Amino acid sequence: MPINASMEYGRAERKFHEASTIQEKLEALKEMYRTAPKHKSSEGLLKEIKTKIAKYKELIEKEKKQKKGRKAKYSVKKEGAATIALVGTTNSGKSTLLKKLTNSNPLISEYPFTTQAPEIGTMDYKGIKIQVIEVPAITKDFEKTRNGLAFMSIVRIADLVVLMYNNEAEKRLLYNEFEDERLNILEYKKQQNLPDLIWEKLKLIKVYTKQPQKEKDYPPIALPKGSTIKDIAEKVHKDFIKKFKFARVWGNSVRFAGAQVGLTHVLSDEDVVELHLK
Ligand SMILES: Nc1nc2c(ncn2[C@@H]2O[C@H](COP(=O)(O)OP(=O)(O)O)[C@@H](O)[C@H]2O)c(=O)[nH]1
Ligand SMILES: [Mg+2]
Repeated sequence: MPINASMEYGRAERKFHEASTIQEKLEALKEMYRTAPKHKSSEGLLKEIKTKIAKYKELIEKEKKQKKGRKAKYSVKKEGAATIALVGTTNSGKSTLLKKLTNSNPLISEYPFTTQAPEIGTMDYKGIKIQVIEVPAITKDFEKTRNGLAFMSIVRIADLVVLMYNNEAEKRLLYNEFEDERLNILEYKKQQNLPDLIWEKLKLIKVYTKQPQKEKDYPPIALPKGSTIKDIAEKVHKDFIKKFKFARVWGNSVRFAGAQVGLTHVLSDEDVVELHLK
């Protein structure tokens, strides 16, 4: 953010990075240009914004020309507790990792650009279903490539991007291609315990429900960190809030097992919750 830029400019710049469509990016850029400081030392910034406005206008024209069919063909519906995108350069092991993490069986070969279309699989993390999408290899000026726009919109909707590359030059190429994006990135390193790292980066908790005098139900329910009894009651059944009397909790969020709590009680990972209704 340039020196003495206004709050307005800052807001527009945030909107630009967080935008999930190229239309939204163009609108935010126009707002950045309108609200940017207009003095000698901001000439460089204004020029840069203008260049980006031209780039996104060109991409929008390209998208319009692209047969709707193709864009639709590659649009992905988010499923499960979260969506992970495996993103990287060619032959960085994305398909191999997708096969390792999920139930899918993508084509793996030493030939570059083996994966031509998004490959989708489901990862089971301790009972929680997580969608994993392999995005075809990223190349320079990716959005200008044949399906670049459609593939880029998959990267933008992902809750986490697992970044894969073979060397520093490829890593730089990837960060250059994503300079306009604000992505939740996890850089893949071979020996990592990836499923646990993914879970940590998603900032989710898994909570079990339980009926009185019975074992806890399986599978658990995924909720964002900071979720309360109200959130899980709503997730189990929308009427449970109205009928709610109290809940009992076992786990890290309470000092003693089976403690009685109310709707505002904040849950922890692995908690077990027993809802009591009127
Ligand atoms: N030695 C080694 N080879 C790998 C590894 N992961 C993938 N490969 C090989 O690298 C080539 C490209 O793998 P692939 O998963 O198709 O990469 P993608 O193009 O990024 O999807 C294939 O020949 C794989 O067998 C790995 O961890 N170690
Ligand atoms: Mg592949």
